[in-house]
Amino acid sequence: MKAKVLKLLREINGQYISGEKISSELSCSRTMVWKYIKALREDGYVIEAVSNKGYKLVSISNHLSDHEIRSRLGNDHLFKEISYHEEVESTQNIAQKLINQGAGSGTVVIANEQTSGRGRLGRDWFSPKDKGIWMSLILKPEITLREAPQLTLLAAVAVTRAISSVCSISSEIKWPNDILVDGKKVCGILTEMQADPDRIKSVIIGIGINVNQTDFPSSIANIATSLAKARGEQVERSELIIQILNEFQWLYEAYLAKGFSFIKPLWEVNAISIGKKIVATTAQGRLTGIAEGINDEGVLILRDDNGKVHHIYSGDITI
Ligand code: BT5
Repeated sequence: MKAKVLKLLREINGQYISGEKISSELSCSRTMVWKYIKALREDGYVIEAVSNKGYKLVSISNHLSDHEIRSRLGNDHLFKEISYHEEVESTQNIAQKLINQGAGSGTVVIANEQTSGRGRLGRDWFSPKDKGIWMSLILKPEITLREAPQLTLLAAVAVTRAISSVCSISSEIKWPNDILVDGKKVCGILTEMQADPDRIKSVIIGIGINVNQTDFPSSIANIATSLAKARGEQVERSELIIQILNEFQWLYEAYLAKGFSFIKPLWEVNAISIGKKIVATTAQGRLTGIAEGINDEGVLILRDDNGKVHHIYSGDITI
């Protein structure tokens, strides 16, 4: 109900909406409307109340909440279910639990803090309270195991586009899963999946974004940055989450209809490694050469110093 009240306040666009109108739209008593307004205020929303006019949303809360996010997603959105948590070990684990309990495609797990956020290969992902976006998207696309890494690239496109429109900052994608601002990592993506030998059962796309941190632990201080640092002012996390989910929705629908060839040029627009000399560290060893681009499957093509072409399916690159 708080989400519904918020939605009405937002839809009226800076105008007043009467308590009577809210109560009739939501089929609840005026007293209940007042209780929801009070609860929203306690969450940090500034809502003006003027007799004979009603309520006006003056500013939104900086605190993340499921009602804030739900109230801003359209009813027919790909992401229908929001599972919000104040503190979790990892949103990936919660997403896995939800899948085991039957969660459907289009569920999003969001946390205000992760105590054991993780990156690839069991690396740590630093996810402090109140500062970032730590979320996992559950999807069940009908694609093969081989195609699944393409979703990491799709997610990177959604995040860079959302950062650009919400923060007016340009960010760059470093294959396969890093997003950099001013050469430093602002976002990491972790795609995990459950699959049969020939078919994906479910995919969990974990997205971690440094939004409002002003400092970092010494171990990553030289390689990490936040959007707030780059922009010089705080960024509203819920606004960015909504924009990412919106971007993700249309890209994902286009991907399912038209294939990865639709995503590839959008990815290339913001990719930094292409045409540059890189070192790729893979499970098979290290390779040095020029990153020629990605192919229609999303696989990185590297031409080594002897002119030999290598296909890199996963790994880390340094430029
Ligand atoms: C990643 O791994 O970049 C994937 C990160 C995915 C995090 C999200 S948050 C929501 C969801 N729930 C989770 O538990 N995880 C996902 P990788 O490419 O392996 O990079 C990991 C490395 O990035 C670490 O070894 C550090 O060097 C560095 N790092 C750790 N925390 C960072 C941060 N907050 N910002 C920038 N770099 C960081």
